[in-house]
Amino acid sequence: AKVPLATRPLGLWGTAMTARRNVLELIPAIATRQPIVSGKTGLRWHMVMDPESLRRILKEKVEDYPKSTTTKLILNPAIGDSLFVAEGAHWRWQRRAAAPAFAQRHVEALGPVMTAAAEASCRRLEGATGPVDLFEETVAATFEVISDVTFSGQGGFDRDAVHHAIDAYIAQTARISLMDVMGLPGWLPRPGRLFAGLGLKRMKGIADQAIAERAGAAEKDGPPDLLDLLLDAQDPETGRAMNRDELRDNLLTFIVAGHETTALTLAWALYLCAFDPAVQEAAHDEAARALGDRAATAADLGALPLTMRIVNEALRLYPPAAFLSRTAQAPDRLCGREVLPGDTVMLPIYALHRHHLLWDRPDAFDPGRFLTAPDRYAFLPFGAGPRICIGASFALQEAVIILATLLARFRFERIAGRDPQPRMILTLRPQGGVWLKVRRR
Ligand code: MNH
Repeated sequence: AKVPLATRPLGLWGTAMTARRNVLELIPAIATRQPIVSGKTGLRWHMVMDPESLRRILKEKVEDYPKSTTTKLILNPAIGDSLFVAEGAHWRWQRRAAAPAFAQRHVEALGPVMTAAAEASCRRLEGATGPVDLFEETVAATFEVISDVTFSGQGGFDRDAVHHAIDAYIAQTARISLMDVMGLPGWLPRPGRLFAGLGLKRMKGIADQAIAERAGAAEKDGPPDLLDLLLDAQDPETGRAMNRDELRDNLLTFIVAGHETTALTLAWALYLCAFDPAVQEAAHDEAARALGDRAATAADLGALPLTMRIVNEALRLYPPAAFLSRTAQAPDRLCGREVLPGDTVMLPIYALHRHHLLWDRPDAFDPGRFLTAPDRYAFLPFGAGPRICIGASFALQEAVIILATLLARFRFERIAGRDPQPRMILTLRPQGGVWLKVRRR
C-alpha cells in the first residue's frame, strides 16, 4: 500500500490551491472570489477545475480567453511579444513558423544532445560524496540541453550569465520590494528591479551576439539546431520570417520555458522514486534491460514505458506550470456562473491534478494509473488546445532519456526529515532543493 504524500500549504497561491477540497465540495467546479474592487467589472477571479469548462477556455473559446494581462506584464520585459505571450495574428504566424522545429523528426534528431547531457550528469554524480541537491543537478543537465540546441557549439554564448539573469529576474518578479510596501510611486526605480533589468539586458545582448555570429557563419556540421531552424523558418501562409529581435525573443523563450520546467519534472520524479523504492527498482530493471551500460537515446523511448509513466505521474503530482491564467474578453458562463470581460480566470493545474472527483487516490504516487489514458482535460501539465506547449514532446523525450540513464546507474534514497516542499514561484519549485542520497549501483 502506498502512503499518501504529504503536501503543505504553498504560500499565498497555495492557500488557494490547498483550499480546493472545501471549495469544491460546496461548489462543484468553480469558485468565484469576491470582487477586489466592488462595483467594477473585470476585477474578479474565477478558479476553474471542471474539465468541460477547461476545454471551453483552452479550446472552444480560446480567442475569448487570451493569456492574462499579468502573465504578459511579467514576461514581456524578458521575452518580448514572442510565441509564449503573443495573441491573434502575431501569435499564429510565429506558431506556424516555429512548429516544424518541434516536429517529431527534429526532436528525435536532437536526441544525441540529450544523451550527452545524461552522460555528463552521471559523471557529476559519480564524483558526489554525501547528499546531492538533485534539482540543482537536473537544472545543470537541462540547461546544457537547451543551450546546446539553441546555440550549439558557440563559445560566445555565456551560459552562466543567461542563467543568472533569468534567476535574478524571476526572483524579482516574485518579490514585492520594500518600496512597494511603503507605497512609494511606481516610477521610482526599485534597486532590485533595476539590477534584474540590467541582467536581462546583458542576457539579450549575449543572445543577439550569438545570432549575429551564426547568421554570418558558413554552414556548420551536424544536424540543424533550433537557431538554424528558426533562422530559416517562414510562416507557410504569409512567407514572413522572423526579424533579429523576434528571433532572439523566441530563442530566449525556449530557454526560459524549456529548461527549468524539465529540470523540475526530473527532480520531482527522482524524489518520487526515492519515496517508493519498489517503483524505483522496477524502473531500474526496465532501464538496465533496455540500456545495459550505455546512456539512453531517443530510440530507446519505446522500451521505457514505465519511465514515461513515472514522468507523467511526476507531472501530475508536481506540475511545473502549476497555475495558468487568462483574462476574459467576452461575457460568458462557466458552470452556470457569470464571467465578465476583464475577469481573471485561473486554471489551478496543481489542484486539478489532485482533484478527488477526477483522480483515484489523488495524492498517492502511482505511475500505474497512466496505463489507461486520463481524461484529456483532467491532466494538463502542458496545457491544451492551440496554445499547448510547443516543446511537450521535446521535454518528454529529454526527461525519459535523462531519468532512465540515471536510474540505470544509481540508486536514490530519501534523507529523513529532508523531503522537498513545493513552493509556487512562477513555477512549482522544491523549496531548498531536492536532497537525496545517491549510490552507484
Ligand atoms: Mn512549455 C507553453 C509547460 C517544456 C516552450 N509550456 C507551455 C504551456 C505549459 C507548458 C503549461 C502552456 C501555457 C498556457 O497555456 O498558459 N513546458 C511546460 C512543461 C515543460 C515544458 C511542464 C517541461 C516538462 N516548453 C518546454 C520546452 C520548450 C517549451 C522544452 C521549448 C524548448 N512552452 C514553450 C512555448 C510555449 C509553451 C514556446 C508557448 C506556446 C504557444 O503559446 O504557442
